[in-house]
Amino acid sequence: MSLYTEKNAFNFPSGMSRKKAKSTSGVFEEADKFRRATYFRTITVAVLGDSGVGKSSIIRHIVGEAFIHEHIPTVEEFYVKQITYRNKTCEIHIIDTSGTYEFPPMRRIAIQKSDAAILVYSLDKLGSFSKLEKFMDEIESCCADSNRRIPVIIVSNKTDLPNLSEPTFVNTNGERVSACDHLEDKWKCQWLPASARFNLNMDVILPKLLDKLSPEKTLERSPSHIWKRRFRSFSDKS
Ligand SMILES: Nc1nc2c(ncn2[C@@H]2O[C@H](COP(=O)(O)OP(=O)(O)OP(=O)(O)O)[C@@H](O)[C@H]2O)c(=O)[nH]1
Ligand SMILES: [Mg+2]
Repeated sequence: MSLYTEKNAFNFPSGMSRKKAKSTSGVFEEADKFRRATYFRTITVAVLGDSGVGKSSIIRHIVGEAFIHEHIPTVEEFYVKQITYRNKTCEIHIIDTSGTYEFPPMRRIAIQKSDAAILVYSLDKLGSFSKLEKFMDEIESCCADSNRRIPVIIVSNKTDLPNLSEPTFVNTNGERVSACDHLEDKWKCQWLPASARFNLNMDVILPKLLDKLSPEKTLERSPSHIWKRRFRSFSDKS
């Protein structure tokens, strides 16, 4: 299947169709290839996490669909979202995996196909936090097969729910640290608090992943304490 869409078609000289231009000269094909590399990226992202943590809700929000209050367990879904990132059009293919049904081979294939992953846990379900380790091991082992590493963002969902507390950990210096510091130290990956229900950080997940995937230097990186502060002020309101 070609991922080239008419929306992203380049401007050929007037009166010349893309097909005709291609057949007229190989030069146009070369220009086409070059421009595609410059202006158009296709990235596949797997979304993993325990049952009911809100993976599908987050994805639905990202692709512009409405929030659903009931839990409809996913088998596997596939979404496409186009975003503009640093003047490039990116087509993001999102694989929504199942947390409810145990399909390890399907999950492994999803990870192997992916350039990046989003790991979701939910603040109202401590068990979903413990399961992050399992998903991280799976990502690492799938990527080791193909000798690569993929960026991962951990999303802590349902921050809108009242009376929730993040687990705390003791670090190697014997200090008590928050879950986000623990995760950032342990796996060196970014952590984001989120609410699919009230649109907290939904719009920043994909750009953050693209920052990690981008070979250019990241222009601006928010220190993690800013996220933590935003998270606290959000919880204070609820
Ligand atoms: N309060 C609150 N509820 C949420 C949020 N995100 C999702 N939910 C609810 O959590 C339940 C499960 O959401 P899903 O998105 O279906 O969860 P999932 O991770 O895709 O679950 P599986 O497909 O079974 O693995 C639904 O009832 C959602 O309405 C959130 O940010 N806040
Ligand atoms: Mg789902």
